[in-house]
Amino acid sequence: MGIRIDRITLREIRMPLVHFFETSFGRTTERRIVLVEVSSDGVSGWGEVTAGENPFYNEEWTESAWLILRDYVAPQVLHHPFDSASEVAARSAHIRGHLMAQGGLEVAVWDVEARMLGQPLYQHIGRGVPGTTRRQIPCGVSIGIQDSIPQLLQKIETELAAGYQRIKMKIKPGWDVEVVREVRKRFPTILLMADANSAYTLADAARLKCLDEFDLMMIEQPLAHDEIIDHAKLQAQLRTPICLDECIRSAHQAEQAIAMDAGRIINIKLGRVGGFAEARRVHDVAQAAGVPVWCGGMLESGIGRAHNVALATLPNFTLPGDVSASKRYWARDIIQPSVEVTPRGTIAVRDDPGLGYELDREFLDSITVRQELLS
Ligand code: OSB
Ligand code: MG
Repeated sequence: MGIRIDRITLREIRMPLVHFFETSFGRTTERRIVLVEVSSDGVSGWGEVTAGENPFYNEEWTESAWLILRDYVAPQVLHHPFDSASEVAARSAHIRGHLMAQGGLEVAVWDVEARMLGQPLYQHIGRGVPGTTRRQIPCGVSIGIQDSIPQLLQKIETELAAGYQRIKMKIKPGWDVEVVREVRKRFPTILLMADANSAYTLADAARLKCLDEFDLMMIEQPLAHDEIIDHAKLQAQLRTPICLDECIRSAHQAEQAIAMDAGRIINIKLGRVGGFAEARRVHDVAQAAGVPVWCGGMLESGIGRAHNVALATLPNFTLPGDVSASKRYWARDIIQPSVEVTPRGTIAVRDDPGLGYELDREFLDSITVRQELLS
């Protein structure tokens, strides 16, 4: 089946977070999210750009994504026939960087193609992948830097009571060893990990080594956002496995990082690698090397969240990811039903065509601050 996109609509929505989210690079209280709607023969597919409000996680942000999509990515896809969605990413591969903008459109094409085939997205992206796709996604939570340790302990308590299988806490210099020690003291046996979002350098190796005594599942992206070699040097000094996030933007980089033992686990984010086609390749490269992966999150609305659920059905997503319930982020989500987590800390995969959830159009329109139709 071929596919031809005849309309692309960009839309920016604003959604206040239920609770602020703080990482080593800053605090977010309200999301500004770019959504991409693609249409083919009257059928719509949806994508979410996972860029932040500022160029602090990587170089992209809401505003850059809008311009790159409008002026560079959309013209490569609009009215251009494809044999399948798997060819879309290559059309904009000449653009340097801006993979989140590229990925926002790519995932929308996968969605529309799945809907045209009458298939759920997870089956569509899982075609040809050996191994059973799972129907229940194991879920963890990512907990931001808090104003105090008691507040953090309280949050962890709440998430464990809700059933989440592992806790990720954000760390930065000044909120690390002492805080992790307190968390471990209070919760001696939970699956626990820490994410530094590139806040350290190799000069901090001794400090990071102190984390070895807390039996963390992994330390996520301790060093620079674009650094693989230094992570290899650090991993050689640590007992705790390093998990790579920011610095893995392609399957090729995943291969290089694994070959040099720069990390022993990979966090896969759809936007960071430019969409489903590359995410699958990263998954495959890691699987072949015996490296487990899990699905990361970028404070997505329901659309991005539904895509993450589909991605996490692939067989090498063996560790609990950062895909959690809508209500942890939003008073009201833009999909129906909202994403819910069972008391066992799992999300049940839905079998409806495409991303598997209905859009709440009325609510979506009410939080839309700008819209542009490209045709
Ligand atoms: O590094 O995984 C990260 C949020 C924004 C930017 C980067 C990251 C995160 C998270 C939150 O950890 C994951 C989520 O709950 O969506
Ligand atoms: Mg991370």
